Amino acid sequence: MTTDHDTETMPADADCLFCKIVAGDVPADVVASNDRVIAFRDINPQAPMHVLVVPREHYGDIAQLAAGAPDLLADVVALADEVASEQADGQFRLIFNSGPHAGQSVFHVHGHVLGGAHLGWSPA
Ligand code: IU
Repeated sequence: MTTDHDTETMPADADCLFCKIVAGDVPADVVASNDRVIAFRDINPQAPMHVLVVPREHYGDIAQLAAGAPDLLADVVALADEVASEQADGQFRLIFNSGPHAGQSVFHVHGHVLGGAHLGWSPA
């Protein structure tokens, strides 16, 4: 698929953990990937399936990704759906923490793909 951000990619951030995982410099348990998005298991799983879907390009949070490359956000959602189909029953919760008060600790946008069980509803 041709996308309008292909000619204007965001630079990797040398201090960013997920840029290092994308580059293969830090190991991760990768479950799916393509040329735009990578999916790997969260090291601290909160559900039977807990996978992070991460665009290879560095955007800080979901709002920046949506504004800068909405097609890439769609690619992230598509890989989440693919992973949930392969790793669980195709049903999933997709969470983007945005900002420290919301629980964001890694400032390279990532979706948490949760599933594999009946999920409760209590973020507090
Ligand atoms: P958050 O939404 O920014 O808080 O999510 C970051 C996630 O990254 C969090 O769930 C961590 O468990 C996860 N993680 C990881 O999978 N591998 C790592 O090396 C580190 C954090 I550091």
